[in-house]
Amino acid sequence: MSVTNAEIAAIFDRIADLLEIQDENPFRIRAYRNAARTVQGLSHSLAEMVQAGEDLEALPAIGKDLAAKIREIVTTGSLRKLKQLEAGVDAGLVELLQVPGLGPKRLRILRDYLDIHSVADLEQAARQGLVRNLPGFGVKTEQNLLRELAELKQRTRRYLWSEVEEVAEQLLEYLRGIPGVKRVEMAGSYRRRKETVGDLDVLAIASKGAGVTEAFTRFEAVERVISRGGTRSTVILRTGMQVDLRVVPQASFGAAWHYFTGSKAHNIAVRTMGVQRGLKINEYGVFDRGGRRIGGVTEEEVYAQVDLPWIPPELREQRGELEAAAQGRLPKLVELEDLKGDLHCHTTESDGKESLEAMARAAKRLGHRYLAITEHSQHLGVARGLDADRLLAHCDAIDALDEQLKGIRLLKGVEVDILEDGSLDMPDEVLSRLDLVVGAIHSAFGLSRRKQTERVIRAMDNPRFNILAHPTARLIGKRKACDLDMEAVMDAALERGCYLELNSQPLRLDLNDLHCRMAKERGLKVVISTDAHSSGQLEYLRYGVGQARRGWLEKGDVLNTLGVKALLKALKR
Ligand code: DGT
Ligand code: CA
Ligand code: CA
Repeated sequence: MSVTNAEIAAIFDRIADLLEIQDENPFRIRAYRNAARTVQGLSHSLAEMVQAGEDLEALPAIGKDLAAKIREIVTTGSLRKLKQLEAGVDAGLVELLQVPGLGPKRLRILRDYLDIHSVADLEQAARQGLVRNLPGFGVKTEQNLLRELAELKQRTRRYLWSEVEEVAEQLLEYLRGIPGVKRVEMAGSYRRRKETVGDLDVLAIASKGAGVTEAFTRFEAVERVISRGGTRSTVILRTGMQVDLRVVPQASFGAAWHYFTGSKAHNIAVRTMGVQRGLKINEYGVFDRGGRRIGGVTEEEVYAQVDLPWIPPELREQRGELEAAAQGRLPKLVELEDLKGDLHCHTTESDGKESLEAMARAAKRLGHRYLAITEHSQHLGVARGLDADRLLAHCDAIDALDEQLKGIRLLKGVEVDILEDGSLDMPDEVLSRLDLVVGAIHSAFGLSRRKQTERVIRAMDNPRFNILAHPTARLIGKRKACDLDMEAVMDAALERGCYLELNSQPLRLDLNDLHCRMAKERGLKVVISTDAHSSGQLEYLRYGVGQARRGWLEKGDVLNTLGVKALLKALKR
């Protein structure tokens, strides 16, 4: 199945919506709307027209520019222009567009009158009865919106990857233990290590009558069974998360694993490459013109049929991975074992839950060669942040323990607050006593892009500054990212010999995957740190590594793959 006309029309309509939210030129908006209508009404498949090389500009309302966009959608499964627009519009507003009854016009009114930028904002305003008085709204609309919002939350609930990890691993182990089950693997966004997962997709090979379906529906965490079949079953877990199980024959396993791993855009692009070679690629296998199966036992076979090497799941987002694979320049992605230490953690001295010694010994057990102790500074009162005297005393304690502990080097650091004016919440003389200075924003998250960017760059102007921790300060699903000109921040870091952190806390994962790639393209190394507040959290590095891999990072792109000597040298400014 290739891209349908309806999907193309939906993309054009969405672009029109986004342009309208941004108060763009009405003629441009109308051009997209007209194009959407034309595409929707066509009786023949645009994908086929593109593949046959037909002239799209002959269609009404389709000019050169839109024809090129249609070709891009058909061949890549997505449109860069749409992604750019989505990135430029408030993510909250984009989400609100999904609410039935909320078009761009109403969204603009909500934004302009009530400063509504998210589902949560709208819910609050509607509960308070503020929405009914807006022009074009009313009591009934307000009530409808509240109902739609409740349903939207139900529909779009996503789970942090880390929240899903345990049950996913348990389910794998459980199913692998069923007699007659030959193989069980996870697919979908979980396998691609997306920071959030909508549902779990499980694939199994089992001999007939192995009872894998029965066993699946009796899995301990299952709350109810939605459907039960020989090849496909669906359950809902107690957490509310859906899990799909597909039982496939061995001959199709690779094709099915590839298909259900996604992403959808990646699949469509691979399938299109198949079409160009006269092949049919679907979840059952790879088939030649005569309908003969010529591959599909393994994923490698699927890729090989379109002349590509196997592509790691984290890269399968249709962001250039197919081109890179074709040219033999796929990255060799960083692995957990490549990391030599952790450069951000807390102890009971500030808001950590365990002592300095417990943290240090745990890091040593993990095989770390170094651990930087980075307590909060005093501006963060809620975290019992340290003033200069307490930090200096803590440094002595770190040195004393470092003397005693063999096999791991303890580094003296701080997670200093970047104040609103970009100055650092600790005197320079104290900062110069440290091995490294990690700086972070913990206040004034809502500054304008210009002010926030200036603030961060000013902090990096301090020659003692080394690493910008959780750069956007977002909390997934809870607090949106600060408005930062990330390219400017990265360029400034590079010029000054500073680094950006990829914080591995599951709720942060900040930098995100696109930022990681942005850093890599500039030659700016990323630091993968845990920000651990307990010894168990020191193992969160695996989450950071997942995100880094989605961001195409290789060992050489990550600062803390260096040994301690090289690391300290790299931190010198
Ligand atoms: P999620 O669950 O929202 O976090 O994201 P995914 O990627 O796990 O998506 P899901 O569970 O809807 O489907 C699993 C995979 O199945 C998806 O990544 C690609 C494949 N797939 C699903 N629907 C389609 C489709 O309509 N066309 C193609 N080509 N692939 C699809
Ligand atoms: Ca899924
Ligand atoms: Ca699914």
